[in-house]
Amino acid sequence: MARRKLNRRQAWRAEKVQQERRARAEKKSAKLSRELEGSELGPEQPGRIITRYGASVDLEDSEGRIHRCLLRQNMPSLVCGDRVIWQQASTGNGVVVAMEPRKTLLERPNADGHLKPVAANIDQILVVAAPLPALDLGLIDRYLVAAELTGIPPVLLINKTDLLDDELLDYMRERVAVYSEIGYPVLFVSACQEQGLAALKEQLKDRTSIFVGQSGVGKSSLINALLPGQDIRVGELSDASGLGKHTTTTTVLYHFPEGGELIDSPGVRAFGLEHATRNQIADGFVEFRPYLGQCKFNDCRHQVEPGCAIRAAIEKGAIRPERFKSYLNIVESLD
Ligand SMILES: Nc1nc2c(ncn2[C@@H]2O[C@H](COP(=O)(O)OP(=O)(O)O)[C@@H](O)[C@H]2O)c(=O)[nH]1
Ligand SMILES: [Mg+2]
Ligand SMILES: [Zn+2]
Repeated sequence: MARRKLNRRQAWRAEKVQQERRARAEKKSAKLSRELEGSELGPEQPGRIITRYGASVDLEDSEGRIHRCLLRQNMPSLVCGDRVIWQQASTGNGVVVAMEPRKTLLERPNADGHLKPVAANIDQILVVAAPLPALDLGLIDRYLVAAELTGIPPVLLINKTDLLDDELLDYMRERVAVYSEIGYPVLFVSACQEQGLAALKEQLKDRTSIFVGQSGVGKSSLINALLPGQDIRVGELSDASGLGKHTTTTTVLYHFPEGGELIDSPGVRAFGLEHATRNQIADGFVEFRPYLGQCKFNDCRHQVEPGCAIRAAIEKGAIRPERFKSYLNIVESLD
């Protein structure tokens, strides 16, 4: 989940690409600004940001038409998914005049470690896993905790069920049963064989979702199966360097034909736990919550301390030992 450090040459190239991109975006914004100057603006109306280019944005009106817009001065920086109020000029382009309060906000650390907003108003995070690459429950726990920290409810999606016979599928169901027990929806699908897609579409309907998960689990394939004709790249290998030719830094909002929206962004897919504290991690394990604050010592690390409510809960079977082990692994990886 951590971004690999770039060597000097790669860092230089990445910076150069960014500079060129910024320069192009600024030139476009300046052109838009001249175009809008002195133009009469129509009434205020709602819109949703679908993507952003430097100082300008593309937004969608209530009829699904797309408009390139500038931001009125003193507006906060907008991100994909933001709901806004805007006014249209005679050319069809326009000006964003206000932002609706955000229900949720996803952020990620940029190169110098500051948190930067990437997407807003996401309703659910689909954590994708698969039998290949081998199912890694520790990694699923990391994604679930990261999702809990954003306040956006996660859903677990097991892809590539076509690789499993009935017996292996039962075994897989057993291994992930813990997640339904603690309250998460768990769906089984195959992007290739189009199995389980009806239930998935139902889960996506009327909500804004993102897909996260380890490289190779089939996120792009799932998105392609759900968004015919959009050509999301499959099998890309560029995540490690962040410099591959298919890598895009743009975050975009898509509509599923059956309803609901997808926000797709490589940045959002890799959100991590680097900024979390020990207490936040514990709180990210939903089944720990009733016991947090119940330990004898209020700085309890739930390891050797007497009167530990978490360990008592494990003893009585209310917390699964594997999940506690995951918690310890994550906390250790922080320092
Ligand atoms: N057998 C099988 N393979 C799949 C399935 N979904 C994706 N794949 C394959 O898994 C590999 C990685 O898929 P991709 O969508 O690029 O994964 P991403 O890295 O999570 O976006 C590709 O070779 C896909 O063809 C599936 O449902 N079943
Ligand atoms: Mg992909
Ligand atoms: Zn304790």
